[in-house]
Amino acid sequence: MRINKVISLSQFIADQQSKFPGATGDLSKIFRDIKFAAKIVNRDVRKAGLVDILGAHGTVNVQGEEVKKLDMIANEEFKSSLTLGGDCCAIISEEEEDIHHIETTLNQDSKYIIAMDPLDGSSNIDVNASIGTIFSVYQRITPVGGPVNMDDVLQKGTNQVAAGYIIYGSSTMIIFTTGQGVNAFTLDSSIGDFLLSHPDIQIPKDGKIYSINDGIYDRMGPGVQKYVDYCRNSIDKETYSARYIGSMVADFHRNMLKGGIFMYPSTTDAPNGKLRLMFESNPMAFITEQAGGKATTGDGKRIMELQPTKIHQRNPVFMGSPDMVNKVESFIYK
Ligand code: AHM
Ligand code: MG
Repeated sequence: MRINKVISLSQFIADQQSKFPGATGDLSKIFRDIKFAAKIVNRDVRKAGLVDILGAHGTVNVQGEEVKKLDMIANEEFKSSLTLGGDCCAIISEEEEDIHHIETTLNQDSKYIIAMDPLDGSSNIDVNASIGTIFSVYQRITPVGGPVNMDDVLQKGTNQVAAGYIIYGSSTMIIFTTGQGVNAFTLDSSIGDFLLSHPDIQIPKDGKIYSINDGIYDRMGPGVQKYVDYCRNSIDKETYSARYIGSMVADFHRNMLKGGIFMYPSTTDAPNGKLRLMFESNPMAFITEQAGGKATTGDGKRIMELQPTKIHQRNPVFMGSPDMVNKVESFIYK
């Protein structure tokens, strides 16, 4: 009988860790805690249509946007798992105004800080479209044991130790990088574990899919408008397809596998765009680059080199197949 080799997320991380003789295993424990929370959130997302947890929570988050019940639930679940795990000293979250300090006896000597968007694409919750969790892992700069400060959490994306996202789609997957390429694991709910399904993902160098909110066309800069015009008017072998779910994780994931570009540009009413540097842009930029793609602000600047000055800072985003990012930038520079 032939048995296919099955690699679980835990085995994969233990294996990666064994290649670093000095590794303490703390990062593996962070992944253990993220994995646990992901399974709980997955359960809640899957039953969202069955129980009364859909719909608005009745409050607004620090961005002034309506908070859904599931956003709150996911935020609490990730916080709880990372706190109980004991290897995270602070969290910044799209759903929290300030740093969430974790000062329990268990966590006080830990060095890792997590930045997360616990449930991205939340406008899609009520319509049963794919949503996701996005996370980054940083090491604090100040010595362990003391209070975590703004310098610890406002680090450039180039300092990320790991980043990933969980997509709650037709299947649930976790996709991450620790700086050694990008791998995706699919949840096998029959055994309750994530199994390696897409090893060493590479973004195609060029693609045919462009993802942008067409409704903001009139408010985009002229360079991005020209690029959109170029994609719309393409003919024959240069035919492009517009694909936009409005859920970054889902739009990004499709483009990474098939080849494409995801864009959220600055607009006349939002000069820094919509997406948040710490919670959305940096983790996705790290994954993009690790998969051979390009992630910029559209003016040649690498997203991961932006110096954050605020937890909830926003920035324009152009990421995906490198040839497509270069192309749109050539229109912006014209
Ligand atoms: P959220 O974090 O409040 O869910 O907002 C982020 C989402 C992204 O997933 C998506 O790419 C973008 O907002 C869509 O915005 P828009 O509806 O303006 O196109
Ligand atoms: Mg978000």
